[in-house]
Amino acid sequence: MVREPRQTLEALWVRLERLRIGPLKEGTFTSRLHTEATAAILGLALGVSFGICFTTGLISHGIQQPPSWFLWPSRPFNLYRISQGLHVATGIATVPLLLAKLWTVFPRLFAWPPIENTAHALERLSLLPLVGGSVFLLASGLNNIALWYPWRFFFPAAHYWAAWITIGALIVHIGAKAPVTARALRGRRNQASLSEHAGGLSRRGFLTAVGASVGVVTLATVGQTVRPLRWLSVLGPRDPAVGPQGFPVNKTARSAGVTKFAIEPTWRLLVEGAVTRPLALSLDELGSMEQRRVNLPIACVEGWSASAEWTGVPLRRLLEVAGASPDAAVSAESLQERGLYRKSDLNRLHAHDPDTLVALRVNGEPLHIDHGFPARLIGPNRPGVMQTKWLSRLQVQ
Ligand SMILES: Nc1nc2c(c(=O)[nH]1)N[C@H]1C(S)=C(S)[C@@H](COP(=O)(O)O)O[C@H]1N2
Ligand SMILES: [Mo]
Repeated sequence: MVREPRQTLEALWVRLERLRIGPLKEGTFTSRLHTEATAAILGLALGVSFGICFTTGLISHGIQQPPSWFLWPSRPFNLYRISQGLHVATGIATVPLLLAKLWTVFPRLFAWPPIENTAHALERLSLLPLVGGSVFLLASGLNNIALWYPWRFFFPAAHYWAAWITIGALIVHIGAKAPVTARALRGRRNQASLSEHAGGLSRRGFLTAVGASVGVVTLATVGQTVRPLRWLSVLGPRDPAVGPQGFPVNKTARSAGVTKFAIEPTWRLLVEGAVTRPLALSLDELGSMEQRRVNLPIACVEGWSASAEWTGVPLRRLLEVAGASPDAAVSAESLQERGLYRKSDLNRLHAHDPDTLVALRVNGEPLHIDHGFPARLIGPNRPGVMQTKWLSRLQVQ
């Protein structure tokens, strides 16, 4: 006997219905907070925090690995500090937002039927890179600022590519959800105010709690770059006022393996490459040149920053003496023999900024060996990682 196609479908449907066990059952999730409106509001907040975090992340990456069209200026001197402070602060603020959002929408994971049509299937599939990418970015970022590297991959590259994947999935997600979001936000105004319901947490109460968590984690960490809030910084991995000469050390002379070479009296700073008069200057010779004093921050990619008063010889003066071209770029090399941060590049704007120094002193004293004795690079609007310590050679291009 041949069954009608409709009967077959119905039989299939009945069988499928039998699979609805556990969280797949109707009415498993009773909270009134698992709504489109709550998800939409949290989604908007996440869109903003992710947007800022992504943009500032791209800036930081671009400065460190500049494509040929990208020329990061040396002014305003504080721009990188603000941009990277925002990057880390929005990243941290995103953690409670993301947790709240995932909690709000996770019943949707068990939606029935699991797949309605191709668009729905694609939309659900895009959640994989979106959720996976977001969790990876926040977790690896937090580990990085806590200086805890339990992984084997190279953090900047992994973080960078995960950001692109996540932002791609986010754009797909926002596009797919736009009608729902618009409806939810419009409907919200017409609904009887949910906050007046008796019993349970109201949406307003829930969102207020999420907002308060964002406020708390921000205030508890942002003191690592906003000095007046330092005393509040109970969760900040770095205290910007603790370290030799009053500010933190990122890498010590010992761990860089330079303790011996840095104090050799035979140390010379070489200025070589595209110059007419190569130089090899001793510490005394550098010290007897005209000194300049500048107040500049170390603004670490990890989100902490600390200002100090630096004294030394302007790099552009050295370039002039060596006979370099007025728009020459420079590569600054350290005594440190190995490691990614033993070298940094200065584009022509940074190399010739009057405040970019080969610094010999900080806060009125000769540099502590952990801050780069005998000489370090310090310049306006540069990531901390490009303020090379224990200079040995300036290679002019
Ligand atoms: N040669 C060398 N210079 C370096 C580093 C390094 O690892 N090697 N670390 C950089 C980083 S990441 C930062 S944030 C600053 C910190 O400077 P400080 O240790 O004097 O605070 O130094 C930079 N200069
Ligand atoms: Mo750094």
